[in-house]
Amino acid sequence: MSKILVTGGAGFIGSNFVRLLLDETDHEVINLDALTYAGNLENLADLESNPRYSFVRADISLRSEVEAAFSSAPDKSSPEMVVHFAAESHVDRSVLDASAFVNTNVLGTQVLIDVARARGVERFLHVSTDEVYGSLGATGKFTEQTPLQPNSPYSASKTGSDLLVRAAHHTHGFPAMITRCSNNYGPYQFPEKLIPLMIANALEGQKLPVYGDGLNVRDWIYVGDHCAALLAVLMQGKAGEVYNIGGNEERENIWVVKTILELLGKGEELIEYVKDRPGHDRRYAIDGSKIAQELGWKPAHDFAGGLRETVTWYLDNKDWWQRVRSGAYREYYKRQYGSD
Ligand code: NAD
Ligand code: TDX
Repeated sequence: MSKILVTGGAGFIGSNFVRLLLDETDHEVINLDALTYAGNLENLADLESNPRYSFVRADISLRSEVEAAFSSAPDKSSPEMVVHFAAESHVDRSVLDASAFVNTNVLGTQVLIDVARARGVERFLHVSTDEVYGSLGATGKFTEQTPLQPNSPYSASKTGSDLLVRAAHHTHGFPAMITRCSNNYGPYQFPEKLIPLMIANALEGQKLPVYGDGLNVRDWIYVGDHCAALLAVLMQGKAGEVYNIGGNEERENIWVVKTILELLGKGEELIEYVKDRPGHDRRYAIDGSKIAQELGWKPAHDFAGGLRETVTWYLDNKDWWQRVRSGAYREYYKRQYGSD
Protein backbone atom coordinates (compact mmCIF):
# COMPACT_ATOMS: atom_id res chain seq x y z
CA MET A 1 0.00 0.00 0.00
CA SER A 2 1.50 3.32 -1.12
CA LYS A 3 0.71 6.90 -0.31
CA ILE A 4 -0.49 8.89 -3.30
CA LEU A 5 -0.34 12.67 -3.19
CA VAL A 6 -3.03 14.19 -5.41
CA THR A 7 -2.72 17.89 -6.21
CA GLY A 8 -5.93 19.76 -7.04
CA GLY A 9 -8.05 17.06 -5.39
CA ALA A 10 -10.74 19.56 -4.40
CA GLY A 11 -11.46 20.44 -8.03
CA PHE A 12 -13.67 18.73 -10.58
CA ILE A 13 -11.53 15.89 -11.98
CA GLY A 14 -9.28 15.67 -8.89
CA SER A 15 -12.22 15.05 -6.54
CA ASN A 16 -13.60 12.34 -8.82
CA PHE A 17 -10.11 10.77 -8.90
CA VAL A 18 -9.68 10.88 -5.09
CA ARG A 19 -13.05 9.12 -4.81
CA LEU A 20 -11.92 6.46 -7.30
CA LEU A 21 -8.65 5.84 -5.41
CA LEU A 22 -10.45 5.42 -2.09
CA ASP A 23 -13.21 3.24 -3.56
CA GLU A 24 -11.12 0.99 -5.77
CA THR A 25 -7.61 0.79 -4.31
CA ASP A 26 -6.01 0.32 -0.87
CA HIS A 27 -3.78 3.37 -1.19
CA GLU A 28 -3.63 6.29 1.21
CA VAL A 29 -4.51 9.61 -0.38
CA ILE A 30 -3.12 13.03 0.53
CA ASN A 31 -5.11 15.78 -1.16
CA LEU A 32 -2.98 18.92 -1.63
CA ASP A 33 -5.07 21.87 -2.75
CA ALA A 34 -4.86 25.66 -2.40
CA LEU A 35 -8.68 25.99 -2.52
CA THR A 36 -8.87 28.68 -5.17
CA TYR A 37 -12.33 29.67 -6.41
CA ALA A 38 -12.42 26.25 -8.16
CA GLY A 39 -11.50 24.16 -5.12
CA ASN A 40 -14.48 22.97 -3.10
CA LEU A 41 -14.06 20.59 -0.16
CA GLU A 42 -17.79 19.99 -0.17
CA ASN A 43 -17.03 17.72 -3.15
CA LEU A 44 -15.35 15.33 -0.69
CA ALA A 45 -17.20 16.04 2.55
CA ASP A 46 -18.41 12.43 2.88
CA LEU A 47 -14.82 11.13 2.72
CA GLU A 48 -13.43 13.20 5.58
CA SER A 49 -13.83 10.42 8.14
CA ASN A 50 -11.99 7.91 5.94
CA PRO A 51 -8.69 7.05 7.72
CA ARG A 52 -6.94 6.65 4.35
CA TYR A 53 -7.75 10.25 3.34
CA SER A 54 -6.17 13.52 4.46
CA PHE A 55 -6.28 17.09 3.20
CA VAL A 56 -3.47 19.66 3.27
CA ARG A 57 -4.09 23.21 2.15
CA ALA A 58 -1.04 24.29 0.13
CA ASP A 59 -0.15 26.35 -2.91
CA ILE A 60 1.99 24.40 -5.38
CA SER A 61 3.96 27.51 -6.30
CA LEU A 62 5.26 27.84 -2.72
CA ARG A 63 8.02 25.34 -1.98
CA SER A 64 7.71 25.47 1.81
CA GLU A 65 4.01 24.60 1.60
CA VAL A 66 4.64 21.74 -0.83
CA GLU A 67 7.44 20.41 1.41
CA ALA A 68 5.07 20.45 4.39
CA ALA A 69 2.44 18.50 2.43
CA PHE A 70 5.04 15.88 1.46
CA SER A 71 5.85 15.45 5.18
CA SER A 72 2.26 15.44 6.37
CA ALA A 73 2.05 11.69 7.11
CA PRO A 74 2.21 10.87 10.85
CA ASP A 75 5.66 9.27 10.33
CA LYS A 76 6.73 12.12 7.94
CA SER A 77 7.43 9.59 5.16
CA SER A 78 7.00 10.95 1.62
CA PRO A 79 4.33 9.80 -0.80
CA GLU A 80 5.56 7.22 -3.31
CA MET A 81 3.34 8.56 -6.12
CA VAL A 82 2.06 11.95 -7.22
CA VAL A 83 -0.89 12.71 -9.50
CA HIS A 84 -0.82 16.35 -10.52
CA PHE A 85 -4.17 18.00 -11.35
CA ALA A 86 -3.74 21.40 -9.66
CA ALA A 87 -4.05 24.14 -12.25
CA GLU A 88 -5.90 27.20 -13.34
CA SER A 89 -8.19 25.46 -15.84
CA HIS A 90 -10.56 27.92 -17.52
CA VAL A 91 -9.65 29.31 -20.95
CA ASP A 92 -11.89 32.40 -20.67
CA ARG A 93 -10.26 33.43 -17.39
CA SER A 94 -6.81 33.11 -19.01
CA VAL A 95 -7.93 35.47 -21.77
CA LEU A 96 -8.83 38.07 -19.14
CA ASP A 97 -5.65 37.64 -17.04
CA ALA A 98 -2.92 35.05 -17.56
CA SER A 99 -0.82 35.74 -14.45
CA ALA A 100 -2.31 33.06 -12.16
CA PHE A 101 -1.98 30.57 -15.04
CA VAL A 102 1.75 31.15 -15.33
CA ASN A 103 2.23 31.10 -11.56
CA THR A 104 0.32 27.88 -10.88
CA ASN A 105 0.59 25.91 -14.11
CA VAL A 106 4.22 26.71 -14.98
CA LEU A 107 6.01 27.74 -11.78
CA GLY A 108 3.86 25.49 -9.56
CA THR A 109 4.58 22.44 -11.69
CA GLN A 110 8.35 23.07 -11.49
CA VAL A 111 8.18 23.44 -7.69
CA LEU A 112 6.28 20.17 -7.49
CA ILE A 113 8.83 18.42 -9.73
CA ASP A 114 11.69 19.74 -7.58
CA VAL A 115 10.17 18.56 -4.31
CA ALA A 116 9.05 15.21 -5.77
CA ARG A 117 12.54 14.59 -7.14
CA ALA A 118 14.22 15.53 -3.87
CA ARG A 119 11.87 13.13 -2.04
CA GLY A 120 12.52 10.24 -4.44
CA VAL A 121 8.94 9.92 -5.70
CA GLU A 122 8.63 6.68 -7.73
CA ARG A 123 5.80 7.63 -10.12
CA PHE A 124 4.65 11.12 -11.15
CA LEU A 125 1.59 11.56 -13.36
CA HIS A 126 1.16 14.98 -14.94
CA VAL A 127 -2.45 15.56 -16.02
CA SER A 128 -2.50 17.68 -19.16
CA THR A 129 -4.87 18.55 -21.95
CA ASP A 130 -5.43 18.10 -25.69
CA GLU A 131 -5.43 21.90 -25.97
CA VAL A 132 -1.60 21.86 -26.04
CA TYR A 133 -1.86 20.59 -29.64
CA GLY A 134 -3.77 23.66 -30.82
CA SER A 135 -6.73 23.46 -33.18
CA LEU A 136 -7.74 21.00 -35.91
CA GLY A 137 -9.47 21.69 -39.22
CA ALA A 138 -12.43 19.66 -40.41
CA THR A 139 -10.52 16.36 -40.43
CA GLY A 140 -7.75 14.52 -38.55
CA LYS A 141 -7.06 13.78 -34.90
CA PHE A 142 -4.36 14.66 -32.36
CA THR A 143 -1.78 11.89 -31.85
CA GLU A 144 1.03 11.97 -29.29
CA GLN A 145 3.31 13.09 -32.16
CA THR A 146 1.23 16.14 -33.13
CA PRO A 147 3.35 19.30 -32.70
CA LEU A 148 2.55 21.44 -29.66
CA GLN A 149 0.86 24.66 -30.87
CA PRO A 150 -1.12 26.09 -27.96
CA ASN A 151 -3.37 29.03 -28.81
CA SER A 152 -4.69 30.37 -25.50
CA PRO A 153 -2.76 31.61 -22.46
CA TYR A 154 -4.25 28.60 -20.60
CA SER A 155 -3.02 26.06 -23.13
CA ALA A 156 0.34 27.82 -23.44
CA SER A 157 0.82 27.54 -19.67
CA LYS A 158 -0.16 23.85 -19.75
CA THR A 159 2.31 23.30 -22.60
CA GLY A 160 5.00 24.98 -20.48
CA SER A 161 4.24 22.53 -17.67
CA ASP A 162 4.33 19.54 -20.04
CA LEU A 163 7.76 20.62 -21.31
CA LEU A 164 9.12 21.04 -17.77
CA VAL A 165 7.95 17.51 -16.91
CA ARG A 166 9.46 16.19 -20.14
CA ALA A 167 12.77 17.95 -19.41
CA ALA A 168 12.88 16.58 -15.85
CA HIS A 169 12.55 13.06 -17.25
CA HIS A 170 15.12 13.64 -19.98
CA THR A 171 17.67 15.41 -17.76
CA HIS A 172 17.22 13.73 -14.40
CA GLY A 173 15.45 10.47 -15.23
CA PHE A 174 12.44 11.78 -13.28
CA PRO A 175 9.82 8.96 -13.44
CA ALA A 176 7.02 10.98 -14.99
CA MET A 177 4.20 10.24 -17.41
CA ILE A 178 2.08 12.88 -19.15
CA THR A 179 -1.57 12.42 -20.16
CA ARG A 180 -3.45 14.72 -22.54
CA CYS A 181 -7.20 14.43 -22.29
CA SER A 182 -10.13 15.90 -24.16
CA ASN A 183 -13.09 17.81 -22.65
CA ASN A 184 -14.45 16.25 -19.45
CA TYR A 185 -18.01 16.44 -18.17
CA GLY A 186 -19.80 14.92 -15.18
CA PRO A 187 -20.52 15.49 -11.45
CA TYR A 188 -18.82 18.36 -9.56
CA GLN A 189 -17.76 20.36 -12.63
CA PHE A 190 -17.55 24.05 -11.81
CA PRO A 191 -20.47 25.83 -13.52
CA GLU A 192 -18.26 28.12 -15.59
CA LYS A 193 -17.56 25.32 -18.12
CA LEU A 194 -19.94 24.75 -21.04
CA ILE A 195 -22.06 21.79 -19.86
CA PRO A 196 -22.72 22.71 -16.20
CA LEU A 197 -23.17 26.39 -17.13
CA MET A 198 -25.82 25.54 -19.69
CA ILE A 199 -27.63 23.14 -17.32
CA ALA A 200 -27.65 25.67 -14.46
CA ASN A 201 -28.71 28.59 -16.67
CA ALA A 202 -31.52 26.58 -18.25
CA LEU A 203 -32.80 25.48 -14.83
CA GLU A 204 -32.81 29.09 -13.66
CA GLY A 205 -34.49 30.35 -16.85
CA GLN A 206 -31.41 32.35 -17.89
CA LYS A 207 -30.04 32.69 -21.44
CA LEU A 208 -27.57 30.09 -22.73
CA PRO A 209 -24.60 32.02 -24.22
CA VAL A 210 -23.22 30.20 -27.28
CA TYR A 211 -19.93 31.61 -28.59
CA GLY A 212 -19.65 32.51 -32.30
CA ASP A 213 -21.58 30.24 -34.68
CA GLY A 214 -21.82 27.37 -32.17
CA LEU A 215 -20.09 25.02 -34.61
CA ASN A 216 -16.82 24.56 -32.68
CA VAL A 217 -16.24 20.89 -31.96
CA ARG A 218 -15.07 19.23 -28.75
CA ASP A 219 -14.44 15.53 -28.02
CA TRP A 220 -16.36 14.80 -24.80
CA ILE A 221 -15.31 12.26 -22.17
CA TYR A 222 -17.12 11.29 -18.99
CA VAL A 223 -14.97 12.25 -15.99
CA GLY A 224 -15.13 8.72 -14.54
CA ASP A 225 -13.64 7.36 -17.75
CA HIS A 226 -10.82 9.92 -17.62
CA CYS A 227 -10.11 8.93 -14.00
CA ALA A 228 -10.02 5.23 -14.90
CA ALA A 229 -7.54 6.01 -17.69
CA LEU A 230 -5.37 7.99 -15.28
CA LEU A 231 -5.29 5.09 -12.83
CA ALA A 232 -4.23 2.77 -15.66
CA VAL A 233 -1.39 5.15 -16.65
CA LEU A 234 -0.31 5.65 -13.03
CA MET A 235 -0.07 1.91 -12.42
CA GLN A 236 1.03 0.58 -15.82
CA GLY A 237 2.30 3.54 -17.87
CA LYS A 238 5.93 3.88 -18.90
CA ALA A 239 7.99 6.77 -17.52
CA GLY A 240 8.82 9.38 -20.16
CA GLU A 241 5.74 8.54 -22.24
CA VAL A 242 2.78 10.69 -23.26
CA TYR A 243 -0.70 9.13 -23.44
CA ASN A 244 -3.64 10.80 -25.19
CA ILE A 245 -7.04 10.14 -23.59
CA GLY A 246 -10.28 10.83 -25.47
CA GLY A 247 -13.97 10.04 -25.42
CA ASN A 248 -14.30 9.47 -29.17
CA GLU A 249 -17.44 11.61 -29.02
CA GLU A 250 -17.03 14.70 -31.21
CA ARG A 251 -19.92 17.15 -31.07
CA GLU A 252 -20.59 20.71 -32.19
CA ASN A 253 -21.29 22.99 -29.21
CA ILE A 254 -24.77 23.83 -30.47
CA TRP A 255 -25.67 20.12 -30.53
CA VAL A 256 -24.60 19.84 -26.88
CA VAL A 257 -26.65 22.89 -25.87
CA LYS A 258 -29.77 21.74 -27.73
CA THR A 259 -29.49 18.23 -26.26
CA ILE A 260 -29.28 19.66 -22.72
CA LEU A 261 -32.41 21.75 -23.36
CA GLU A 262 -34.20 18.67 -24.69
CA LEU A 263 -33.19 16.58 -21.64
CA LEU A 264 -34.51 19.33 -19.36
CA GLY A 265 -37.71 19.82 -21.38
CA LYS A 266 -36.82 23.49 -22.06
CA GLY A 267 -37.25 25.48 -25.28
CA GLU A 268 -34.55 26.66 -27.70
CA GLU A 269 -35.61 30.31 -27.22
CA LEU A 270 -33.16 30.32 -24.26
CA ILE A 271 -30.21 30.06 -26.68
CA GLU A 272 -28.37 33.32 -27.28
CA TYR A 273 -25.50 33.56 -29.76
CA VAL A 274 -22.85 35.88 -28.28
CA LYS A 275 -19.49 37.33 -29.34
CA ASP A 276 -16.92 34.62 -30.04
CA ARG A 277 -14.11 33.74 -27.60
CA PRO A 278 -10.90 35.46 -28.81
CA GLY A 279 -8.64 32.89 -30.49
CA HIS A 280 -11.35 30.21 -30.12
CA ASP A 281 -9.98 26.77 -31.14
CA ARG A 282 -12.24 25.30 -33.83
CA ARG A 283 -12.00 21.58 -33.30
CA TYR A 284 -10.38 19.03 -30.99
CA ALA A 285 -10.34 15.27 -31.58
CA ILE A 286 -8.20 12.63 -29.93
CA ASP A 287 -6.57 9.57 -31.43
CA GLY A 288 -6.63 7.24 -28.43
CA SER A 289 -5.07 4.20 -30.09
CA LYS A 290 -1.85 4.26 -28.02
CA ILE A 291 -3.51 3.93 -24.61
CA ALA A 292 -5.96 1.36 -26.02
CA GLN A 293 -3.20 -0.80 -27.47
CA GLU A 294 -0.59 -0.42 -24.73
CA LEU A 295 -2.74 -0.28 -21.59
CA GLY A 296 -6.01 -1.79 -22.82
CA TRP A 297 -8.05 1.27 -21.80
CA LYS A 298 -11.15 2.52 -23.62
CA PRO A 299 -13.95 4.86 -22.49
CA ALA A 300 -16.95 3.01 -21.03
CA HIS A 301 -19.58 5.77 -21.37
CA ASP A 302 -21.14 7.02 -24.57
CA PHE A 303 -21.92 10.73 -24.66
CA ALA A 304 -25.71 10.36 -24.90
CA GLY A 305 -25.87 8.21 -21.75
CA GLY A 306 -23.19 10.17 -19.87
CA LEU A 307 -24.88 13.49 -20.60
CA ARG A 308 -28.24 12.12 -19.41
CA GLU A 309 -26.60 10.92 -16.16
CA THR A 310 -24.88 14.29 -15.74
CA VAL A 311 -28.09 16.28 -16.23
CA THR A 312 -29.74 14.03 -13.63
CA TRP A 313 -26.83 14.66 -11.22
CA TYR A 314 -27.20 18.45 -11.56
CA LEU A 315 -30.98 18.11 -11.06
CA ASP A 316 -30.42 15.99 -7.93
CA ASN A 317 -27.66 18.28 -6.60
CA LYS A 318 -29.17 21.69 -7.16
CA ASP A 319 -28.00 22.73 -3.72
CA TRP A 320 -24.35 22.01 -4.68
CA TRP A 321 -24.26 24.19 -7.79
CA GLN A 322 -26.45 26.91 -6.32
CA ARG A 323 -23.99 27.20 -3.41
CA VAL A 324 -21.13 27.37 -5.93
CA ARG A 325 -22.88 30.04 -8.00
CA SER A 326 -23.68 32.12 -4.92
CA GLY A 327 -20.19 31.67 -3.41
CA ALA A 328 -21.69 30.06 -0.27
CA TYR A 329 -19.49 26.96 -0.68
CA ARG A 330 -16.52 29.03 0.46
CA GLU A 331 -17.99 29.20 3.96
CA TYR A 332 -17.56 25.45 4.28
CA TYR A 333 -13.78 25.56 4.76
CA LYS A 334 -14.14 28.21 7.42
CA ARG A 335 -16.73 26.16 9.28
CA GLN A 336 -14.77 22.94 8.92
CA TYR A 337 -11.24 24.24 9.50
CA GLY A 338 -11.78 27.52 11.31
CA SER A 339 -9.97 29.91 8.93
CA ASP A 340 -10.26 31.38 5.40
P1 NAD B 1 -10.63 22.67 -11.63
O1 NAD B 1 -10.44 24.09 -11.97
O2 NAD B 1 -12.01 22.15 -11.36
O3 NAD B 1 -9.75 22.30 -10.35
C1 NAD B 1 -8.45 22.78 -10.16
C2 NAD B 1 -8.04 22.53 -8.71
O4 NAD B 1 -6.68 22.97 -8.54
C3 NAD B 1 -8.90 23.30 -7.70
O5 NAD B 1 -9.26 22.46 -6.63
C4 NAD B 1 -7.97 24.42 -7.23
O6 NAD B 1 -8.23 24.84 -5.89
C5 NAD B 1 -6.60 23.75 -7.36
N1 NAD B 1 -5.51 24.73 -7.50
C6 NAD B 1 -5.47 25.78 -8.36
N2 NAD B 1 -4.33 26.49 -8.19
C7 NAD B 1 -3.62 25.85 -7.21
C8 NAD B 1 -2.36 26.06 -6.60
N3 NAD B 1 -1.58 27.11 -6.93
N4 NAD B 1 -1.94 25.18 -5.66
C9 NAD B 1 -2.71 24.12 -5.29
N5 NAD B 1 -3.94 23.88 -5.82
C10 NAD B 1 -4.37 24.73 -6.78
O7 NAD B 1 -9.93 21.86 -12.82
P2 NAD B 1 -10.33 20.47 -13.51
O8 NAD B 1 -11.27 20.73 -14.60
O9 NAD B 1 -10.63 19.48 -12.46
O10 NAD B 1 -8.91 20.10 -14.18
C11 NAD B 1 -7.92 19.41 -13.44
C12 NAD B 1 -6.69 19.21 -14.32
O11 NAD B 1 -7.05 18.48 -15.50
C13 NAD B 1 -6.06 20.50 -14.80
O12 NAD B 1 -4.65 20.34 -14.76
C14 NAD B 1 -6.54 20.64 -16.25
O13 NAD B 1 -5.61 21.34 -17.03
C15 NAD B 1 -6.64 19.20 -16.65
N6 NAD B 1 -7.63 18.90 -17.70
C16 NAD B 1 -8.93 19.32 -17.56
C17 NAD B 1 -9.87 18.99 -18.54
C18 NAD B 1 -11.31 19.39 -18.41
O14 NAD B 1 -12.07 19.18 -19.34
N7 NAD B 1 -11.75 19.94 -17.28
C19 NAD B 1 -9.46 18.25 -19.66
C20 NAD B 1 -8.13 17.86 -19.77
C21 NAD B 1 -7.23 18.18 -18.79
O1 TDX C 1 -20.45 30.09 -22.17
C1 TDX C 1 -19.84 29.38 -22.97
N1 TDX C 1 -20.27 29.31 -24.28
C2 TDX C 1 -19.65 28.57 -25.23
O2 TDX C 1 -20.06 28.55 -26.40
C3 TDX C 1 -18.69 28.58 -22.58
C4 TDX C 1 -18.19 28.62 -21.18
C5 TDX C 1 -18.08 27.84 -23.57
N2 TDX C 1 -18.51 27.83 -24.84
C6 TDX C 1 -17.80 27.01 -25.85
C7 TDX C 1 -16.30 27.23 -25.91
C8 TDX C 1 -15.78 25.88 -26.30
O3 TDX C 1 -15.83 25.73 -27.73
O4 TDX C 1 -17.96 25.64 -25.46
C9 TDX C 1 -16.76 24.89 -25.70
C10 TDX C 1 -16.29 24.31 -24.38
O5 TDX C 1 -15.86 25.39 -23.55
P1 TDX C 1 -15.24 25.17 -22.09
O6 TDX C 1 -16.20 24.36 -21.29
O7 TDX C 1 -14.80 26.49 -21.57
O8 TDX C 1 -14.01 24.20 -22.40
P2 TDX C 1 -12.72 24.37 -23.34
O9 TDX C 1 -12.40 25.78 -23.60
O10 TDX C 1 -12.91 23.47 -24.53
O11 TDX C 1 -11.58 23.75 -22.36
C11 TDX C 1 -11.86 22.58 -21.58
O12 TDX C 1 -11.32 21.43 -22.13
C12 TDX C 1 -9.93 21.25 -22.03
C13 TDX C 1 -11.39 22.73 -20.12
O13 TDX C 1 -11.95 23.90 -19.56
C14 TDX C 1 -9.91 22.72 -20.02
O14 TDX C 1 -9.49 22.77 -18.65
C15 TDX C 1 -9.40 21.47 -20.63
O15 TDX C 1 -8.02 21.46 -20.67
